[in-house]
Amino acid sequence: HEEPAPWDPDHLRTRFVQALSDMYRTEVPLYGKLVDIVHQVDTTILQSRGQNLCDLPTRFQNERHGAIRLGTQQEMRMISRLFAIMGMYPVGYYDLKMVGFPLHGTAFRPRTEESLRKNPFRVFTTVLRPDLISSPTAREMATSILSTRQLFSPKLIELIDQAETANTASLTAKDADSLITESLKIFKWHSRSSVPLETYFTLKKEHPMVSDIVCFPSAHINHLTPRTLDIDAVQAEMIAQGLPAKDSIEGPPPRKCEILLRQTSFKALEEKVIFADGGTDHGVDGTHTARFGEVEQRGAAVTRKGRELYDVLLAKAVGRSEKEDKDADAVLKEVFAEYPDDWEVLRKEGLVYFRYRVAGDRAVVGGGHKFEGSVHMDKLLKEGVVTCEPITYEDFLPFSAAGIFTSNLGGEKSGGTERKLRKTEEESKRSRVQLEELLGRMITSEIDLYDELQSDSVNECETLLGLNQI
Ligand code: OOG
Ligand code: NI
Repeated sequence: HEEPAPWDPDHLRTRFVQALSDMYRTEVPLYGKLVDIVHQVDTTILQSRGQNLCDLPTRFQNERHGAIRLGTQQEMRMISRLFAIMGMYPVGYYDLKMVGFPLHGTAFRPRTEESLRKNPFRVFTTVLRPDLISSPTAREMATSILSTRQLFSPKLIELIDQAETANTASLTAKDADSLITESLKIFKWHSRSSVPLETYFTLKKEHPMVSDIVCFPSAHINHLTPRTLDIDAVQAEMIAQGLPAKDSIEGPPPRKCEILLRQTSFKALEEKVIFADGGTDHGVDGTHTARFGEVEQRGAAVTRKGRELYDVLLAKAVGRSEKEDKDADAVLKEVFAEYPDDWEVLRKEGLVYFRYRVAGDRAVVGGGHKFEGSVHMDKLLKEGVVTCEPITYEDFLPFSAAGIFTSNLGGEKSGGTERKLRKTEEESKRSRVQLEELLGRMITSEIDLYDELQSDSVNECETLLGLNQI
């Protein structure tokens, strides 16, 4: 079969995440260890099903997400242009103000079923909001330092311009190699800070995120997350192997029917940094704590109704474990007993999105019945004419992210962050529009995408079964 064209966005994305993963392995050896644990756990699970790693669908192979934090509008614009070349577009708005961080962002990810099937790599990308920095000195410092930073090499900017204007067929394989190499530089760690230690402390006092963004010449990737089939087993293995694991898993409790996202991490490393020393070359020794390792298990995408139920139950569980002197995981499990845990019930109650397919040999032209959505689907499913499977959740959960942030940056306890969650919808809508203006593109709603995937699959079944002819 044919080699994909070097500038095929899906191919570029796959190459890029592989290169990034190799780089991060050398930068953060514990990440490599975590990836090995995931392989080991997944292999064991598959063996118990009589399968091995090669039996997993393509997208599972090296499935990752990463996260970067940017400083300015220019940086955000350029990254959105670069990611578009790799077939990744802004999906979902995440207002991290609600967890007390002066940041907001989006996830750059593939949007189509086909691209997701090839490689679902996504990057959670946030940008600093100087208006949320309370100290005028720190705000002024941050904006002035960032105004001269060059995250993107001239070569990379040239390639991006070319890819956008030229027919990519005229770009060579060698150009594609440079795009990858030059892009990696944005994500690379630099142990030399661009600022003196006092500046670092002033910014850190304002918020650790501010110093993490402002004081370095790159937008170092702060974690790269593999996906596993069994996060509980990975967590146990991390502890067994002495990795500095976080003590609980974020997200829904363990269930038969996995929904959304469960995540855990190992704590950030304290890394040596050399800070600038007023014009001399010597520098001043210091440290910075930001980069960590995370692992996740992905479940089904939930509908708006499913998400509301999730949010209500999560808030209830958090509230209860603050009051009662009981194990938080036990409370979570108890509270989530209210969330149906059977695929057929989840489907019928409209809590989870499904992908419908005509069963192997049943694509026959039927009569001219009018198709009545789920009622019809129920009947066709029962008759075995159609099958369905839950659609995978491709996005993020900001509250889990907050749990991971706080355990990594020595921030406040989740009790504090939970209270800050209550901000107005209005406020969030306004800042979403601000981010879209800054990006120069609209942010796609993740729920709309799942909705579309489901209804497209219903339409496909209708067509194949000849049910939509009038
Ligand atoms: C963002 C973290 C968000 C997740 O898994 O929820 C994220 C950050 O650390 O900048 O990656
Ligand atoms: Ni993450």
